[in-house]
Amino acid sequence: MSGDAAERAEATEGARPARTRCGLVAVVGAPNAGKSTLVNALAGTKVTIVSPKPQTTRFRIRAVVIRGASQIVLVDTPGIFRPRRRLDRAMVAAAWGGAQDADLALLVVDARAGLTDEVRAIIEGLRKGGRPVWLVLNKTDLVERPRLLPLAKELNELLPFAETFMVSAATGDGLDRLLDRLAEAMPEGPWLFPEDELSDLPERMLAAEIVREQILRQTHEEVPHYATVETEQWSEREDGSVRIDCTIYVARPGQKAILIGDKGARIKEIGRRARLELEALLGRRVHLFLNVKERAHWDEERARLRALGLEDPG
Ligand SMILES: Nc1nc2c(ncn2[C@@H]2O[C@H](COP(=O)(O)OP(=O)(O)OP(=O)(O)O)[C@@H](O)[C@H]2O)c(=O)[nH]1
Ligand SMILES: [Mg+2]
Repeated sequence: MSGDAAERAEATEGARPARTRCGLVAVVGAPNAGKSTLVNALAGTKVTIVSPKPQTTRFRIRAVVIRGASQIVLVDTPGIFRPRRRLDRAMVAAAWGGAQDADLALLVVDARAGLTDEVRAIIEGLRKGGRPVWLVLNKTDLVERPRLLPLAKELNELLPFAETFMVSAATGDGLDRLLDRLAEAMPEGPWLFPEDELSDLPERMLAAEIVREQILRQTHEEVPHYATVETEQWSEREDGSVRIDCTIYVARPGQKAILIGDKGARIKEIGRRARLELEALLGRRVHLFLNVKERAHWDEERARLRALGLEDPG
């Protein structure tokens, strides 16, 4: 280590509190409960995509939050539902895997939807897992206050949660207290990640996810669920900009037609919005090229799951 580097290392060490804490917190729940919105709000920036449609998140994404002496490693997970396709099974397996590996799981429940069969099944799974779980009633901005306590009570009868929080990931209500309690609850130990490492999502995956977010927002019914995006090329240009080529796979010709739209209007708008967002996130100019391919049964293909970083559930 050169003298400079040694000094820098010391300076960073010096900035850290003497007794650090660090832990893994899995954010789990039914699709559309607001898990990704919550992770972004706690992280204070966008690390994971959000949409009004269920099954938005397809793989685990890490967000590292520092609060006082604690490094809280949040793991956003896909919503847990009854899987049918190979893709679905891999997503749900990724969610349960996240819960198993964590020091603590946050069960996020949509307070407006309340105690659904899906939530019941997830609670049953968490109970069997035997790891500590905290309850986070989310979307409290959408329900009347008097409805919250009975719902919290009902859920706590199914599984006595160590802690219960009522929050709105959208407005930020209740998040400060949640972060404080998380920071206190993390086990003592060294921080696992460098302070400037906010997320584990590689830039190529980020680009694909931002495109998929626009597909989720701009198309409807079956199209979002039957579309996947892969970054094929990432080329740096001399002027500091980057050219990104993404392929969008859909399962049927009709889906391709919807995605492309009248005279290409839809795909153009998906590309335009995704590019603007990527430029903001990457802090540089982006040339984004989208190529739509029809590929029946891509959601049963191992290679497509691997591209999402998912393991084959068999
Ligand atoms: N009003 C309100 N809407 C919210 C809140 N939290 C999330 N939402 C909305 O709920 C929808 C789903 O949010 P996501 O964060 O994508 O939900 P998720 O649990 O990650 O969903 P999956 O990834 O599909 O499992 C989006 O339209 C969000 O804007 C909240 O506290 N209040
Ligand atoms: Mg999500």
